[in-house]
Amino acid sequence: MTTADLTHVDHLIVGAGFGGLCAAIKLEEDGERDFVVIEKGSGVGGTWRDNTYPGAACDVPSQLYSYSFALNPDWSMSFSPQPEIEAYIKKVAESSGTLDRFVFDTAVTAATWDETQQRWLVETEGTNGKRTYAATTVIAGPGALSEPKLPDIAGIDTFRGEIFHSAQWNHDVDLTGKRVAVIGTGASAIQIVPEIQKKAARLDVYQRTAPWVLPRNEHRYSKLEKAAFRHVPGAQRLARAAVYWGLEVRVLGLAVEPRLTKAHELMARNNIRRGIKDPELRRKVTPDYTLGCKRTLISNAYYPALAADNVDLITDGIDRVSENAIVAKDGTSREIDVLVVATGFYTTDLPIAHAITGSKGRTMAERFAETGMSAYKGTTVPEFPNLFFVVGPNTGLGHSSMVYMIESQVAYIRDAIRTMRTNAYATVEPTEDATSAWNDDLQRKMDKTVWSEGGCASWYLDEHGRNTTLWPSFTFLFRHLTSKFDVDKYVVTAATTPTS
Ligand code: N01
Repeated sequence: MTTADLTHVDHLIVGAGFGGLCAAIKLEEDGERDFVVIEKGSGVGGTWRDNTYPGAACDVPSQLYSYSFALNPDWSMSFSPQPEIEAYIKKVAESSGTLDRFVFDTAVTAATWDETQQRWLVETEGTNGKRTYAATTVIAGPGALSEPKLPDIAGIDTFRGEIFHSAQWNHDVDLTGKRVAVIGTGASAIQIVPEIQKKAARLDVYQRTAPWVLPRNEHRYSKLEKAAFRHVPGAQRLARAAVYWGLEVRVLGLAVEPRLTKAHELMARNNIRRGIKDPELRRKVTPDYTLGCKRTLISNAYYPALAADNVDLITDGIDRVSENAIVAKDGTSREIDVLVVATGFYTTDLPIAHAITGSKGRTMAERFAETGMSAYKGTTVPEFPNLFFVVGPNTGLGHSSMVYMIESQVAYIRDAIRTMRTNAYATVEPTEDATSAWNDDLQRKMDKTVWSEGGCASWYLDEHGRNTTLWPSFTFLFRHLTSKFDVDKYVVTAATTPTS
């Protein structure tokens, strides 16, 4: 490839969800305007663009589910429905003045570090064909929950009815009067089930592990509350702070002393008793592990839906799927018209890691196969200079808003780019020592948490049982640790000519 075939940019951002958009807005604010955002979907919003299943809503309170620099006084509910969140992200993107640099319907197919020129060569493919970018830095915000995972169940590809994943909902299929099955009882399924129950002739819910479900303390904001958010100085920030600290306290139970989650378990058991009268069904939905070990869910509608006459909860395990039915391990075959697969996402084997090749000529996935999925401060990885993750390894949360983590990481990346400019560094790459010290400390902290000791399997853990997805502490601590780019933990190289 000749230089003329390359499109040169200072920064290439992967993904236009909350993470990528935040990076774009903040780069713009810093005068770093030579960037491009590559997005595989046809608009901004990431997970909030993709997950349009009936009942999709946020289980983090609305007040915390916005950027701190773009508060939204117009949320209708204390927990926002998906269309409102998607509309919010679109509005922020439109008013940011950055959308002219977003390239939609285009996927990053490969990113390779060019050692001689000290830049990333990023190959993309989309509706406008193929293009290769040469970028000084790559900011990767592909999303931790963006690649739907289908279950490995015998015969599933022989099913002749309608089948789709919760994150790829087929709105052309009318479920009214149909026989429907849902596989999975995670955060997506428990929002979907009450909606399908209202329409379907029969609904079979296949549960492998019962989730803990707390009541959803939801209310619609009154005109007065909205007016206060809009007009009273500081009112919305105060509401936000109250929500933030209310959630942050939960870290004491999740990461410090799992026994503290007992109070929540009591609330969850009451939720079961309120929603379900049948003792056998109550028994089936009662989890056998410590609350918090898997993501704690919230719903007032899930248990009453399971208790409805047209719903069956099947816990015997799935043997196979046939052309028109699901056959349980006990041999019972149940015919269905529609199969909804709510089985989650690839989380510990990030698809993008297979497409990125670093300075040693191996992919990030190959490195992770050796080291485990890990990064320095969840953001940078040895062998991969000038590459920054937004929502990288061990930055996920089981208790609060990812937008807070995203803003923390973006602040760190901005400071890294400023540092590179000021000192005319061509490359920054975290040292192996700093990276392993960071991760050893993380894993030590993990040992004491409910995710390690709670007695469950979950998508938080990799195949070796190592938690590579969650941040094991208070979010304000992460913010503190990412508040300044700590160049002393990096190997830097000087640019031959100043980069600014
Ligand atoms: O996916 P999940 P999700 N046979 O992985 C089951 C976020 N989110 O899409 O528990 C049978 O949680 C699996 O069973 P088990 C949130 O962070 C947020 O629901 O592994 N069953 C489980 O029940 C969440 O954690 C919101 O035994 C199989 C289910 O499928 C994350 O997204 C809303 C199976 C998968 O649950 C993922 O949630 C929705 C098999 N082969 C989602 N394989 C908000 O409100 C898997 N399962 C912000």
